Amino acid sequence: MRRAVCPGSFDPITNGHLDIIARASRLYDEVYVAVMINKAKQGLFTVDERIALIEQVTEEFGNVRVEAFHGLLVDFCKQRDIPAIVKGLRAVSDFDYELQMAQMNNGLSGVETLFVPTNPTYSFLSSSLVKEVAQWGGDVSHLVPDAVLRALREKLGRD
Ligand code: COD
Repeated sequence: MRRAVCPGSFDPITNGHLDIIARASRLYDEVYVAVMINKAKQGLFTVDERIALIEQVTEEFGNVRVEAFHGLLVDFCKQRDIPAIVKGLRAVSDFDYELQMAQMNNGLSGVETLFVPTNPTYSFLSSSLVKEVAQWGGDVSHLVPDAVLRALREKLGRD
């Protein structure tokens, strides 16, 4: 069975994330979405809320599993026998840091990283920008799945 992981913070999942997960799910038999826990970073959504949203919006793909993990991504991969990490690349500015992580992960355990170029519609899109725009009442309905839009409105007290 060919397995891969799409890791991230997903606070919250955006259409950019979803596009990469959808494409990975067509390339691999089983795709894990790893919600990596960073205790130093206070999120808007709890890890359980992020997982519930990702499960909801990836259900239709049929081969996506969502899990939280605290630790090194290479350990997540080792424990589940996952040989490949799939990452989206938005712009050249992403590349430096992504290359460093890919090389570090490969050096630590031999896991490969595959980069998927983002759909140009989402090349400017990040969870942080979505939260900032939503917080001030801006329209993010074209940037996140409907379930996330509803959750954002609830969380931020807007309707
Ligand atoms: N279009 C396409 N892809 C996108 C978009 C978009 N608009 N937005 C995000 N992505 C993809 C990118 O591949 C990105 O890397 C991934 O989604 C996750 O994005 P975020 O913002 O949710 O998550 P990050 O950037 O905070 O995630 C960083 C990780 C959690 C993956 C990283 O810190 C990590 O692996 N941490 C675990 C600890 C570890 O192993 N550290 C050593 C690393 S060498």
